[in-house]
Amino acid sequence: MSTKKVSYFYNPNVGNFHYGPGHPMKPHRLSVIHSLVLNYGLHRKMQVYRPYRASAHDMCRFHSDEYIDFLQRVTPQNIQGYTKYLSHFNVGDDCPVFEGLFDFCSMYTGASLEGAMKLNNNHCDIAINWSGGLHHAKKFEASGFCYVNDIVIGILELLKYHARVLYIDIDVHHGDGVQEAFYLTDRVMTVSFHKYGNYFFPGTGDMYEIGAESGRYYSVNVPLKEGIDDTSYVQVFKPVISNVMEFYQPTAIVLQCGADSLANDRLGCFSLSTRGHGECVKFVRDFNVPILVVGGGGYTLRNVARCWTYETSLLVDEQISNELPYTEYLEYFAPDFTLHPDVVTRQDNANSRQYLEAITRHVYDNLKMCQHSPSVQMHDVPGDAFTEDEKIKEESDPDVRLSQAEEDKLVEPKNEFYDGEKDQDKPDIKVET
Ligand code: LLX
Ligand code: CA
Ligand code: ZN
Repeated sequence: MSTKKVSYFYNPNVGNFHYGPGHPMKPHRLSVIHSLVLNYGLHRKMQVYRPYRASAHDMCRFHSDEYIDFLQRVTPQNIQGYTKYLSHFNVGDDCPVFEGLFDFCSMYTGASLEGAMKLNNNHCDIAINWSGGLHHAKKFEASGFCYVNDIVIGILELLKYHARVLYIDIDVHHGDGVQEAFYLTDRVMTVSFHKYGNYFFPGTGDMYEIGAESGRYYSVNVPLKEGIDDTSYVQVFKPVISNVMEFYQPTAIVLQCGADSLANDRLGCFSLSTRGHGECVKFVRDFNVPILVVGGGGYTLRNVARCWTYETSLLVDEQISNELPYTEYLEYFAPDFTLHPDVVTRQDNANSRQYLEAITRHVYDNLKMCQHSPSVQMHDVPGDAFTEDEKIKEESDPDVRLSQAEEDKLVEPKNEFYDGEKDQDKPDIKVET
């Protein structure tokens, strides 16, 4: 049995946003995952919170005021008046203006921020936010479907209490926005595993990008080629992360679990199974350091849902059946209706054993150059991002009936609760008031 306390953050509205017809990013995947989590009964093993909603002020801890002000004002109805800003902030095709865009950003960012706060206050050992992980967002602009970088904002909160934060990114894309934010500091080590070469978005993440100034050797990149399978990935992931942990000795970890590194992803090119992806999550979990776990990319909806449900089960240390439980989305999982379908790929693994060994050695040689677990002089600790009162104030709308305000404090609308039998020994979903 795990003794780890797990907090899970989910806003029941986050799955209702639409990037627009034909766009591969489907926030609906978050509703599907949550439904699987509930129907497997995993909510009984965690504290489930309806998260705080980040304010513009919270977002400006990383982003520029002008960019956040723009995100707050622009809507599909008034976009004509903002044409000259669209290219300036890289908003348009990949990062469209859709209905409720700022609310969407506020929901997923608030969840990562509150997760970091709960870890800081030792209210949990693991905080999960599958709606977060938007690692491409930059200080001044949107990028690669990402607007506000919840990861950077979560790490900034962790840095109030933690001397060294390790960021690990297993999305198929380079974690460029997070790397860039902390490129000059040794307080955060960023480690990204990603496809690199033949221009694959975002085009950065070469093994020679290692950080600069005080941050030299604190950016670690593991560029990989297409078709990497479980065996090869784990062969590089485990030694790299073991060495990083030994040299850096982080006191908190942020793990970005982008599921576009799975086989048959609509936009990815790796060949990982959900078990292989999960093996990396388990490996990080077993270092017993507080972890903020976030989502990321993932464009074959049924596989993203399988992967993050399975990883939730690993994080709460609960074995779940390979046969999927009934949910309103069961038809998405035809014809096998299993959690771990067989992986069939048409792609060869372009990563030779020699190539992977060379990359691992290169990372090790760079780690030897960095100072062992650099320390910081701790000053007065700044206050938490928000108080419990502010969380409630954010959520209650004076224009809405009181009963709605009360319902808003619930994790789920009443009719969405898992309705199965209750385990007498376990607390039910904890409602944060
Ligand atoms: N990598 C990634 C991680 C999180 C989100 C989006 C991305 N972007 C891509 O995967 C990508 C793919 C092809 C071209 C450009 C970018 C993300 C997660 C949740 C909500 C919004 C974005
Ligand atoms: Ca990555
Ligand atoms: Zn991605």
